[in-house]
Amino acid sequence: MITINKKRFKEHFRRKMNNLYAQTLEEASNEELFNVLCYVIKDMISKDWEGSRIYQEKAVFYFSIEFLLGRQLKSNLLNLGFEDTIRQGLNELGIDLDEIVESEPDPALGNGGLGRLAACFLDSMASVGISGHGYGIRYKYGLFEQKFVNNSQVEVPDNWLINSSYSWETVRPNRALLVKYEGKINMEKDDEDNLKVTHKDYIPVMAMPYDIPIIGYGNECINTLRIWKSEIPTRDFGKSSSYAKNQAASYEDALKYKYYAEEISQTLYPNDSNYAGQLLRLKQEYFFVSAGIQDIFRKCRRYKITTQDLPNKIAIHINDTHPALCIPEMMRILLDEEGLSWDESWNITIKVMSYTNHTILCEAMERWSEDIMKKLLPRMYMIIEEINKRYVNDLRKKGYSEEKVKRMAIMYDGEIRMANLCIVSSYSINGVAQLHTKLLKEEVLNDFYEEESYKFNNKTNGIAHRRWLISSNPELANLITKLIGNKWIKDTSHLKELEKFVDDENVLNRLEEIKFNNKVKLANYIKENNNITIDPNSIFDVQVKRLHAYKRQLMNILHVLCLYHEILDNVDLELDIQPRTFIFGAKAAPGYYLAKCIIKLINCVANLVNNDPRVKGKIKVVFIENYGVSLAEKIIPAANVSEQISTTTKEASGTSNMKFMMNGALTLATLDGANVEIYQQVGKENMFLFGLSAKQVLDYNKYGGYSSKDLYHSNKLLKRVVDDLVNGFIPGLGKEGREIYDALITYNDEYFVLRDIDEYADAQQRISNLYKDKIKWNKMSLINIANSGIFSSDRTINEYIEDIWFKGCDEDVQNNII
Ligand code: CBF
Repeated sequence: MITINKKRFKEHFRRKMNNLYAQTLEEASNEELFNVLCYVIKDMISKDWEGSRIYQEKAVFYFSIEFLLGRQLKSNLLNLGFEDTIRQGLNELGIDLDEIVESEPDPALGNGGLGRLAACFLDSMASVGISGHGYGIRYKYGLFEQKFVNNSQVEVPDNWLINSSYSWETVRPNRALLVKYEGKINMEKDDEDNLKVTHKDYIPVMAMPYDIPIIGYGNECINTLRIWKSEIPTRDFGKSSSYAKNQAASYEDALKYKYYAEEISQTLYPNDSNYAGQLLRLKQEYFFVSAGIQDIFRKCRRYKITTQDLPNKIAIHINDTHPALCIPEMMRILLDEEGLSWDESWNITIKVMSYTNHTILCEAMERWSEDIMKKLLPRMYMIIEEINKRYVNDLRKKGYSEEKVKRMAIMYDGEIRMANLCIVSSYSINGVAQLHTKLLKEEVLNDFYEEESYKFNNKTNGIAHRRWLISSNPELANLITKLIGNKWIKDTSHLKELEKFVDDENVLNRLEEIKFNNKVKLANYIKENNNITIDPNSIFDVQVKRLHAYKRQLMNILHVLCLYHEILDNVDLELDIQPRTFIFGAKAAPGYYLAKCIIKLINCVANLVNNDPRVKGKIKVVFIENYGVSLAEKIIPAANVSEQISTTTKEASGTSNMKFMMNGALTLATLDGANVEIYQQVGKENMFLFGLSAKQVLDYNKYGGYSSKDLYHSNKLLKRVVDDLVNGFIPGLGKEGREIYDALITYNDEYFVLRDIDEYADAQQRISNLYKDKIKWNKMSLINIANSGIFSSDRTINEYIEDIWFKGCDEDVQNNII
C-alpha cells in the first residue's frame, strides 16, 4: 500500500531538491520544482511499480503509434490519493501546487482521438487492475505547436523534451534491443535438415526503452508505458553487424548512419485519419513493433512461459493498422528463433492478436508498396507473402469469384493492404461505436464479415472520467459526490442516481453556478492569450477537434456568417439574439491545404465579427491557438454547447462528445459515431439533432442525386454566404476563399455542408430559444451528466477484457485457422 505522510514528504522534497540541484527551494524555478516533485513521487511508487511488472495473470500489450498522454502530475496525484497532503505540504513550504502543475510539459505524442484513446485506455487498464502495458515511440518532437500568423496556421516544432529528458520516464539501457532493416535473408538447411533463416548485411538500429509509470486509481497497480527511442547501436550490439563495422570506415558515413538511426524516432507524423505512405513511417512502424515483440518474448522467456502457453498468458492489441507488423514479427520470432513450424507459429499468433479499426475513411487505409516492404523489411515481406498465399488459396478452394478474392487478398496490384492483414491474422476485430461497427460489417469489410462474422464486435470508445471530470472540473465532481456519495468514482454507472435531483432547484442552480465559474476561468484565459473579451453570460458554443473537412468546422463558421448578416440586415431592429461565443480549437495537418484555408476563414470571420460595433457583442468568435490536451481540460468544463456535427458515417466515434456530455454541455449533433449512443442514453429531447441519416449519405454516395449547385442557386441566404468567400466581403481572406468555394460548389460539396446547413441553423435556433429557460437548460444538463457514466473508459476496457483479451480466441476462429 502506498501511503504518504506530510512531514516525511516535506523532508523528502527538500532532500531531493538538494540532491538534484544542490540548491534551496527558494532558489528553484517552477520547472525544477516540478522535476523534484516528480522524482519524489517516483521514489514513493517504485516498490509497487516493480511489483506490478511480475506476471500474475494474463498480460495485455497495447501497441499504438500514438499515446497522447497530456500532463501526468494531477492525474497521478488523484489516482494515488495524494493531492490534498501534497498540496498542504507544499503550501507549508511556500509552494503553490497549481503553479507546478502548469509548468509540466504536455507530451503531445499523438494527433487526436486515436492517441488520446490509447492514453485513456492505459489509465483504465491500471485502474481496473489488470497487467496492461503500452508500447509506442518516444518522439523527440511531438505534434507541432500551432501559431497563427496573419490568420494562418504556422507550425513550430514541439520541443517537449526540454533538456532532453522527461521526469516521469526511466531509461533502461540494459533492456535495449536491436531492430534490423534491409539486408538479405538466407535460408539454409542445417545438418539435421532443419531450415535455418539468417538475416545478413542488415542495418542495425538500437531501440532504447523509456518507461513511464501508469498509476491505477485507488489500487496498487502500476503498469508501464514503454516508449522506444532510436539510436545507433552501442559497441556491444554493433559487433553483430557488418554494416555497423563498415560505417566506422569513414567519418562521413558514420554521421549518415547516426542520422539514419536517430531520424526514426525524431518526429510524430502530423496526420490524423490520413495515410502518410512514406518510407520513414514504415521504419517507425517496424521499429516499435519489432522492439515491443522482442521485449515480450524476452519477458516470457524470463518467466519461463512456453511458446505453446503464450495465448493463455499474453494478449497483443493492434491499435489501428500502424502496428500491423506485430503479426509477421511474431511469426518471425516463432519460426526463425523458436524453431516452430509454420502451422504451429500461425496457430499461436492468431490466438494472441486482436485489432481495432478506427476509421472507414479510404484515405486513412494503410497500403504499403510491395517493393518498399521487400527492400526495407525483407523477412516481413516474405512472411506476409506466405500468409497471403495461404489465405488466397483457401478462398479459391471455397469457390469464391476472382473478383472477391481480389478484394480480400492481403497483397494485390503491388500493394500490401494492412487492414486485410490484420483481419486475416487476428481473432477479434472491433469498431469503436455502434454505427461504425455496423458500417464495417455491412459496407467496408463486408466480404470479411460474411466470411468470419464471429470475429467482429463493437467496443464503443470511452474516456478517462478521472482526468476529464474529477481532475479538470473539481467543483462539479465535488457536487456530484456531495449528492450521491463517492461510489461513482470507481463505478460511473452510479452517476445515474443524479436523476433524482432533476427537479431540485438548488441543485440546478448550483450546476449553473459551477458552469458559470468555469466559463469565467476560460474567459480570463482567452483575454490573456487572445486578447478578446468574451461574456461569460453568453452561450459558450464549442467545437474543438482536428480540422478535417468531414468534421465540418466549415458549416459552423458559415452559420456564424449567416447570423452576422441577420444582425446587419436588422441593425435598427435590435434583434433579440441570445448572445453567443463560438469557440474553435483545431490543428490542421501541415500538408492539408483545404483544412488550412478553413482555419484562415475562421480567423478572418472572427476579426470581422468581433470588431464590428454593429454586432454589439451579440456574437463573438474565438479561435484558441494550439489546441491540445491541457487546453481541452480548460475548455470542456466551460462549454454549454458541444458541436459534434460531422457528416454522418464519417466520424468513427469521437470522444470529445463524451467529455462534453460528462461536463454538462448539451450536444448539437448529427447521428454519427458515438453521438448515436449519446442519443440512446438521453433521447432526442435532451440533445439537438439534425442532418442527413447514415442511409441518406450512403445512398447519395452510391446513387448520386446531390447537387450543391442547385442548392446554392435556390437558397438566397446560402448563396450570399458562399459568395462571401470570394467577393471580398471577408477582409484578409484571399485565394483560400476560392479554394473553399470550389470544394463546396465546383466539386459538389463532398461532405454535404450545404445540404445540412439549414437544419443545422434550425437546431441552433432551438438552442437559443431554450437557453432563455435556464431551469429547463440546467435540467437537460443534469440529465446528460447523469447518463454519461457509460462513456467511462473503465467500461470500455472491461468490455475489451471480458469479450476479447481474457476470453481469447473463439472456437470458430480455431476451427477455421488456415
Ligand atoms: O477511436 C478513436 C478515434 O480515432 C480517430 O480519431 C482516428 O481514427 N484517428 C477517429 O477519427 C475518431 O472518430 C475516434 O473517436
